[in-house]
Amino acid sequence: MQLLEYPRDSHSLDGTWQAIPDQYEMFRDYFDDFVEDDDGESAALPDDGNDEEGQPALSFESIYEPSASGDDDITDFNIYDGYSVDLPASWGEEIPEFRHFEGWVWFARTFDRAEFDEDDRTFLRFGAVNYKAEVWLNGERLGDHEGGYTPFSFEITDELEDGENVIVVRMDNSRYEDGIPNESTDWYNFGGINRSVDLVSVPESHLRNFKVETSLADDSVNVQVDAWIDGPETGADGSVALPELGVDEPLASDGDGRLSAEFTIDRDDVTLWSPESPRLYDVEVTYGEDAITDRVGLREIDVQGSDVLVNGETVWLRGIALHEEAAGKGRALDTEDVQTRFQWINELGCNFARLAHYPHTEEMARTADEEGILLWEEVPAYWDINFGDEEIQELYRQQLRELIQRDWNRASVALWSIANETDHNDETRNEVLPEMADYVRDLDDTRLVTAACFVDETDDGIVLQDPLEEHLDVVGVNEYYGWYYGDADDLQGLQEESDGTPIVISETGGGAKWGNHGSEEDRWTEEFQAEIYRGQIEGASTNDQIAGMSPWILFDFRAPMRQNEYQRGYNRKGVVDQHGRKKQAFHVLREFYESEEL
Ligand code: GCB
Repeated sequence: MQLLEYPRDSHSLDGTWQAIPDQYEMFRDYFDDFVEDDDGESAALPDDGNDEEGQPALSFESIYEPSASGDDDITDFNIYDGYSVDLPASWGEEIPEFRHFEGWVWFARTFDRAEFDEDDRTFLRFGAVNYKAEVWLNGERLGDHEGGYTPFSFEITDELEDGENVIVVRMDNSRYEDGIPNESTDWYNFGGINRSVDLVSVPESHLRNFKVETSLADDSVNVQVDAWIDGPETGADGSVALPELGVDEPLASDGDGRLSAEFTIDRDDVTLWSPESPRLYDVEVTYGEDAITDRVGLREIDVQGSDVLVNGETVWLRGIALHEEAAGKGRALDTEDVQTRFQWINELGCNFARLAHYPHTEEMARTADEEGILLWEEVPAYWDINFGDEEIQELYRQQLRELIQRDWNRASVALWSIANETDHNDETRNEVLPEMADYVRDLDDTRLVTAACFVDETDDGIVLQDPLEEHLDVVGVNEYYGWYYGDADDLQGLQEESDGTPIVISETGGGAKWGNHGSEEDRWTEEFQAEIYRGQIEGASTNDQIAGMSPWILFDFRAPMRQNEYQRGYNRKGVVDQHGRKKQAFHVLREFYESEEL
């Protein structure tokens, strides 16, 4: 697992796959009988194709070959008798009668070995499968993966066959009590192979990943590059070049699979990446026969007192939160959807977006790099996770790692968020979350660590009493004054700690159905929602500890627990609706973000 972390040139296996639902989870036993023997190895097929009773034996082929589904076919589950799905897709959005299905779905497709440029070693990479995946190639089990939003890969060099190859994936989007997230969330559980599937072929010894880190001194920009090698060290030279800056440096090996270089560039020669000027440079990393090129921004993110700094300058985070969802497509966003989201974000005058509540497609971060939008990225450690369970902790670390190692070269990513609305009176949580903050810093200490927390109302006003604060660089505060409780301008009662940790109001807002009008006192109207925004803006902009906000939320999104007459399955707190129609709050927020005072 995680053999090839860095996304790179590949042969796409997107497009038509076959799929069959398996609600009663029966096909797995069936499948195991003929693909694996007791040791988990593939069983040999009977020579004559018949079983002991002389009946046609089930074979791996019989469950995926078109020819096996003839009149005398004894196989109930032939994937080619299934549904055609155009991947990537949230499967229930493609097949309306399965819209609310949660459980097992088998996917399969074939590819020809001659279709792609093969190097020494080949990997099969999935961008994201929600929630669990188990994968076979030509009847050999490759492995499994848990976690619906991050990439994973398997090496398939030894399983590849000449001519046709068959991939089978068992996707499972059941909700699990011991999952991350667990069974209850305020978002829709879109099952599917939601992101691209690729074949990636690389030399025997190759670059598994690399990381570029920038820190600033008075007159210079210090750059540290690390690269990780998979495969035997060949003693080959490695190098890193930024041609536009005239940099070409050797990478030194630590003898243990890691290559590094550190160099400085005159500050005057570099245009640092910032929201105002999102300059990216080509970075070429080579090792032996392998090479990766990417576009990377050089910049430094920091905090000072209650301020968030980009390249040493205070930036007030004018943000918005969003889910990853597109009407009729679930989580499988295409480039046009990504562009539309950035169009709204830019129209609002934002320099910041919170990608809630799980890792979004990598394309969001790449586009944010180009657009100059700072990002908050997070893993779905949401509400009531059983933090004390060691397996859950391992899954938690895995999800953090898979996200961070995917996006650590994205200049736009400023904040890693480790949790959302977890109980700060829970002692186990208070032990585990600081460990996760440390884990994140071990992987990447060039960004800020945050979490979305609660505040408490006390006799002294509204105070931050979460012990996690001292382990965070920025505290996210989710509060719904004016909607779930109190009045919107109650936020003004949030006590400032002089020189306290910067606070970002990571959620605030209220529900409104687009086109529903009335007075500012009528809930669910656009006017009521707009009034909440006015009150919140007043509170957020007058408290010096508040370094920004990302109101909840850019657009209405599917939420099964929201079923009143205004909602009907949607959380209506969007400033645009699911079709992109703007509500009044959109304009209120835009006016604030465009005002000079910020
Ligand atoms: C929250 C959650 C978010 C919900 C939102 C709401 O605090 O973090 O996932 O959707 O409130 O609308 O209540």
